[in-house]
Amino acid sequence: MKKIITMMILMAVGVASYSLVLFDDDFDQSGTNLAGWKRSATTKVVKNTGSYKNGLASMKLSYNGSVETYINTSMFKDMVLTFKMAKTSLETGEKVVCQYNTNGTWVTAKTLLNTATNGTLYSYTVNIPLCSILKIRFVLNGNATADYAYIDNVKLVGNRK
Ligand SMILES: [Ca+2]
Ligand SMILES: [Ca+2]
Repeated sequence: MKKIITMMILMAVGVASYSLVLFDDDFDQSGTNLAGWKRSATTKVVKNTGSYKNGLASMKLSYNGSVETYINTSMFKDMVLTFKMAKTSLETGEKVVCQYNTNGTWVTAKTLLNTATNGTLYSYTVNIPLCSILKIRFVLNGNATADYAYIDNVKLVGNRK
């Protein structure tokens, strides 16, 4: 009996930890064009090799910049989105948000407020509901060109349905 229970636990753990990478961008690849991301303005969303990154680079938003991508998720379930966000120079009321859209409506998943530590890359995890197309966007609600947000390690994993 003990053996059977142990086997069942091992099987359960095996199934739970089995996941496929549907999307993974650490922004470290060569080039400067942020392939796969639709930017609100090329001047407001750039690849950043300066401060506030993991590895070689991150994505940097300024002022009221926003950036969006989409992923075909029709074959997957148990989806989990992870990413990192940092900010500098934001004042009261200014923030960085991550939103997702599975059915035509944008949902705010995570918010990084101006009161957080400047330049710290905070890690976030979001469970994503079943959908056919997942849209993800990052929005900086700043009011000046010297307001900045930094995004890195955007990754979506899931299990095949
Ligand atoms: Ca990176
Ligand atoms: Ca500001």
